Amino acid sequence: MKNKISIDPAVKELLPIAKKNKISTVWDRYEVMQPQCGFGSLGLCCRICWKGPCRIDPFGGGPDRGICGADAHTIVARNLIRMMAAGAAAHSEHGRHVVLALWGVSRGRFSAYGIRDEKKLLSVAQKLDIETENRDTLKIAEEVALKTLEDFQNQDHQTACHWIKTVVTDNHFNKLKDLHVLPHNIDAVVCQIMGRTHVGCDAEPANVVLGGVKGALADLNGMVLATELSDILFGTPSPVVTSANLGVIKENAVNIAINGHNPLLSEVICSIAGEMNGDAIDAGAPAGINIIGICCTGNEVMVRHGVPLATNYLSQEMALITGAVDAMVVDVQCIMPSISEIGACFHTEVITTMDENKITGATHVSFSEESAGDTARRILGLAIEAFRRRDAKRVNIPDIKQTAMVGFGVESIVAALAKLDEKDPLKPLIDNIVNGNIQGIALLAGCNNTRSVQDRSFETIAKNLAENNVLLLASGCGAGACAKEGLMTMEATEKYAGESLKAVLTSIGNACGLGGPLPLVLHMGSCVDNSRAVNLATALANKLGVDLSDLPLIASAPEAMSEKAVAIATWSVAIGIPTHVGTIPQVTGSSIVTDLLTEGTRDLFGGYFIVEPDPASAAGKLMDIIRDKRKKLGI
Ligand code: BF8
Ligand code: SF4
Repeated sequence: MKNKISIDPAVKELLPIAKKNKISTVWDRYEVMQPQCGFGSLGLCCRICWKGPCRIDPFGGGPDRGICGADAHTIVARNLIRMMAAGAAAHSEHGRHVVLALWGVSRGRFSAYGIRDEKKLLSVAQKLDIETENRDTLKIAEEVALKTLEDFQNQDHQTACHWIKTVVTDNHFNKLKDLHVLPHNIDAVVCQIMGRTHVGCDAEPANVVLGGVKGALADLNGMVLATELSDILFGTPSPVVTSANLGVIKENAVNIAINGHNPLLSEVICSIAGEMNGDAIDAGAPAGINIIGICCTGNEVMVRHGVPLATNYLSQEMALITGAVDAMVVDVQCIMPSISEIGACFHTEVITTMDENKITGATHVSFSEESAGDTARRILGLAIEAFRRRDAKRVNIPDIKQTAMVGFGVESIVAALAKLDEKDPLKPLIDNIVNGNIQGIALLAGCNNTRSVQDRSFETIAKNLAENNVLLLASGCGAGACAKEGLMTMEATEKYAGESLKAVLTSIGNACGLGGPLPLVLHMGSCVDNSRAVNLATALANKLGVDLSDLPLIASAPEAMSEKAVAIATWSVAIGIPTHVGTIPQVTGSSIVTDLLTEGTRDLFGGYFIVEPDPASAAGKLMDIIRDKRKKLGI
């Protein structure tokens, strides 16, 4: 069983230690949960009202309608779009925090923050048609924040959110407009999904799904603004060499793991940690404070500051089982509630920080933008105290880590390409796509899931596509998987890239003075940073005068798990990208919804879902799509 759990060697090393300590992990709980409910897996269980729960018999003979009369298609569609709404809400809450922080900074509040990247502020302002000439930086920032806040406030249904217009081609924007799926207000769209799926409302499955698509596009809007404004506040990523996997935990340091998604607190922890190094040394940790990242908070600080990544979603518990994490500080999303119990088996202080995200058994230190610095100091203090309680005999840090060159946002990719063609940086990339040196572009994104062997699908698909000369971008836990597997190195390019891809990555790398190729997989950041990949792809499409659906471009979330992933995959389809998921979506109880997602969306949007749990077969199907797109483009 063990080798079916994860390909991550650090996980394999720690599982017996978990067992010895009688700690149940996500994999143990998965096993206990078997067999999982068939009705739920098919999307056929409805709990939307208290006449229920109702379930539809997928084989016939049993109930074919819920008590209210909703059939399988209505039930499946409603369940699905409620997931999209939750995903959109999660990303957009994150975005709202960031825009409110920027607004505060622009009015001289929140001393822990400032405008770190003025150049980005100006480029964002231009995108939003905000005047920048001879204007005070903070005034521009204020206008950017206020215009962004309109995306949460606008009540005019005819006017789309501002940000979505910046990431799709004009042609596609009009297509989405004609289909009435452009969001006008993120909050209103999420609210509408909850309303239309209440008992006795929208029962026409295609209409329900299109309502969900609007929510998914609101999710995209929320992600773009979160990424772009975070860059203004915290800096735009640029290439940096760091490392990944649990070997980044140091025996002789106070180890603080930051886990979750929202960069507002983790940024301040990173910038203040240096101040308290002396205290850590006094407490007996000669290496001072060691900040390490998990999940997307980890990805955020990794691509911006080179903070090492301890691990990705599915193995967050394993970080605690090393016995050497002194504090795990969590904010929002994808945090396993089990961590407080596991932390309690050791000396680890598990600290929740957001008032709307508490965990029983954890210490809560309430975060607010006003007092971010003090909160960070208090947390660092708690970690140092916990370090004093650490039991050296229980420390088991796997000596496993990989080098990772990360930090490839659009700006840094364009800057790298500019070394080849200063005037027209996208040209070398386009030329190489046209001449076939690069066959296509793939975005590896999304979660880990206990339904798959952890990280295996990412590794298989990445190596397979790279061998076929596909340029690889990655984000979220997919990027974490690739980093841990050593795919973000020059060596990986040498070893796994097809000859022509290798040549292109080498010429760019050499032009940048790296003395070798760019890494095989380019780490773009957290899941909200999927917007970076869209920005890059749209820039290419605009330059070629085509739509995203015409490009040899695919996305893959082979181990998708969260509601956010459902939202992301749906907007990816809606903006025209063929999108692979390796987890069977909970929709197969409805032929109408299944056909709509895998076929109908192709006519409507150009994008569609490819469902294939086997990673090698998935890679084959994705290559077929890329070849087909090339053929249609005549290249
Ligand atoms: O936002 S990939 S498991 S950590 S949901 Fe969560 Fe999924 Fe990881 Fe990043 Ni995204
Ligand atoms: Fe059952 Fe209808 Fe209520 Fe759903 S909404 S639980 S199908 S009665």
